[in-house]
This record gives sequence, C-alpha cells and structure tokens, in this order.
Amino acid sequence: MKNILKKICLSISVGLFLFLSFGCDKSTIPNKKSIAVFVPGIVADSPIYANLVKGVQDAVAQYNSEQSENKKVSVTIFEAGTNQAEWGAKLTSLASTGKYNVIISSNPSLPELCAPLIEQFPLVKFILLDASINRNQNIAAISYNQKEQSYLTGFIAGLMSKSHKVGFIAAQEYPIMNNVLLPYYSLGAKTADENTSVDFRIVGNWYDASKGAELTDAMCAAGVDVILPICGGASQGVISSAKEHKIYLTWFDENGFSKAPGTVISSCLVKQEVAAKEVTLDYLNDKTEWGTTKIVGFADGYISFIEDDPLYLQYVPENVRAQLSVLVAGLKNGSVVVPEAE
Ligand code: RBF
Repeated sequence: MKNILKKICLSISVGLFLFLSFGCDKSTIPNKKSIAVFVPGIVADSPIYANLVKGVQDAVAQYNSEQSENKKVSVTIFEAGTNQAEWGAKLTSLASTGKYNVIISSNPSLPELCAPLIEQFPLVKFILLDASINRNQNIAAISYNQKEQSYLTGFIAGLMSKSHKVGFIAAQEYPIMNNVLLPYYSLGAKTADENTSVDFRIVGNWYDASKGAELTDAMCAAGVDVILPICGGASQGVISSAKEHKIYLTWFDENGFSKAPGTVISSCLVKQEVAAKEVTLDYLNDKTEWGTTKIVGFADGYISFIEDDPLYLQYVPENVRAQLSVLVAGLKNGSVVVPEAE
C-alpha cells in the first residue's frame, strides 16, 4: 500500500514538473517574437496557401532586415495535410509547444478550431485570413468579400459559353461556397445570358486530380463548355480534361492564364499575399487590432480581375473584354453594385 502511494505521489510530482516546465505558462512563450504559419491543407496547387506563406515570409524578411541580430523574428511553416479530421489535434499540438507567440493561418473553418485553444493557451494569439470571428481578444481576422469575384467570373463564363451551360467544380461544400461563391457565379452567368444553366459538382477533397478529370469529362458530355474549378490539386485533372475537350476554364485565387493558354480565359484573384504581409507587419509592429474582423474586397483592391495579361488579350474576343471592362470599371467606381443573389 505504502509503495502504491509512493508511486502515485511520484507520478503526480513528475506530471506537475512536466506541466510547469512545458505547459503554457509565461516562461515557455519566447521573449523574441516567433511566428508559426499553420497551413490547413497543403501548399501545392492551393494559391491561397502558397500566397499566405509567401506574404508572411516576405513580411518577416522585411522586418528582420531592419532589426539588430537579437531582435530578429523566426517563422516556421506547418502543413497540416488534407485530412481535416486531424487539423484540430495538429493545431493544439502546435499551440502547446509554447514556442510561438502567434499562429497565422487561413481558412473559414479555423475560428472554430481556435476557440477551445484560447482558454487552454491564453498566451498564444491567432491571426486568421479568409475567416471571420466574433470578438475574441486573442484572434484577429481578415475576411474577403468574394461576391464581385464570383459574379465577374460567372459573367465571363456566361459570355464565353456557346452551349449556355457552365460548370462549377468544388472540392467540398462549406458556407462561403454555398452562400457566396456558387450563387454569385450563377448570378453572373445568368446576367450574361439569362438562359444559362449551372452544373455544380463536388470532388469530395482538395487533391484528387483523377476525380477532377472524371467530373470534367462528365460535364463536357452533358454539354458544359466553361468551368470554374475551386478544388486545389484536383484542378490539375480539370485542366487536362478541359484541354482535351477544348472547353474553357475560368480561374480563381491567382493569375492562372499560363496554366493552360487558350483554355483559361479569366483570372479573378484575392490579394492573399498582400493581406498576409500586411497582417504580419502589423503584428510585428504591435498594430494588430485584436478581436476584430476586417472585411476587404473588390472596392479596396484586395480582389482584382486581370485585364492586362497577354493571354487574356489573345484568347478572349474584344467584344467580351469590352463588356468585362465596363463591369469592372463600374464595380470599382461604385456605379455598379452586384445585386443580391437568391
Ligand atoms: N482552398 C484551397 O485552395 N485549398 C485547400 O486545400 C482548401 N481547403 C479548404 C478546407 C475547408 C474546410 C474550407 C472551408 C475551405 C478550403 N479552401 C481551400 C477554400 C478557401 O477557403 C477559399 O474558399 C477558396 O480558395 C476560394 O477563394
């Protein structure tokens, strides 16, 4: 009995020692600022993540170039992978290391994953792009208003479609997909031609290129001749099938013209790299407005429709470009407002 009690006491002391040594108390948070970037997925073929990483790294390089050696900041990139069921545990383990003052990430599902960590690790802050929060003092967020981006993309798809059947291939359904990206793409396409129908299909993940190709083949068989893919690595399959069937693709998040010249006919992108750099520099200069969500979009230049790419000029007919240019100018100067989608 004595021995058992001794063992229990020993375990408690060891546990307490480990907690005090490695738990999230003040002593484990570095004095020098140290940043982790949590990529909820993989960087390859996801411009939204590639630009998140680039923007943060750029900001840190710029900041460090003006600092003495002992004030230089470190940045570490973590790819959480495509299994979304593991993201929560991976984020918890990153926060629990006590090595990082701030974790920067990008994804609409991140606020929910961060919420339980705020109490558990109160010294770790989170900056989330492509996300919205409800007044949490340890989180700051940037949310993109993607109505204009989806509307313009649908509008050019509708103008370029000869069959009046356009497609949308999504990796998965999520609130922004269902409430903004798809409805405003459809609205844009129907504004271009009211008889346009939209074929919406789902890959089921952000990486399966074979499934992307299979869905594109099926859509082409159904008469679709312009598709918007928002499906990460699966878009590689969409591109190869689109080229084979000689249909058009519209592109999101980055300039995608050179991915398939003559196939990709538009690029409407979010300036994620710019936003990531800004939020990181704000953090490093102690200017972050914690507890707020900053909403950015077309009017303030965080979303742009590319009109000067040589491949756009070469492959999109003049009369289509002229209609886009009127719409883009109208949205920029406020004389045109995207109507509410149903
Ligand atoms: N976008 C990507 O480009 N790659 C991804 O791996 C990715 N994963 C996502 C996972 C979840 C759970 C959600 C809600 C969104 C994801 N997105 C991803 C979409 C991204 O947030 C954004 O909506 C699109 O990139 C369109 O701008």
